[in-house]
Amino acid sequence: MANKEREGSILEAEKAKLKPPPMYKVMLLNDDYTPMDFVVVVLQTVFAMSREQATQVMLKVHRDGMGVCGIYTREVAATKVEQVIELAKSHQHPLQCTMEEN
Ligand code: TYC
Repeated sequence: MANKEREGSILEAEKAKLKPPPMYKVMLLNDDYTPMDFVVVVLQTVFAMSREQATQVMLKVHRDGMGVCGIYTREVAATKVEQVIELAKSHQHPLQCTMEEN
C-alpha cells in the first residue's frame, strides 16, 4: 500500500474513534386511560425528574400526544423504554414509550 493511502486509512480510523456515539430520544405517548399521577411517578422514577418537571412533561404529552423524556446513548435509552413499559404493564396501564435516533 502506498504511503498516502496508509495515512488516509489511519486518519479515517482516528476520526471514527473521536466520533460521539449516536444519541436517542426517549418519547412518551399519550393515551386515554393511564392516570396522570402514575405518569408523573414514572417520569420521576425512571428519568430522575423533579415532581414539577415530571408534571410539566406529563401535561405536554397529554396535550400534544407525545413528549421527549430525555436523550441518551442507545443502551441507556433502550433500558429506560423497557422500564417504563414494564412499570405500566405491572400496573395494567397502557402507557407506551419509544425511542428514535436524535
Ligand atoms: N391522557 C391521560 C389522562 O387523561 C394522561 C396521560 C398523560 C397518559 C401522559 C399518558 O403519556 C401519558 N388520564
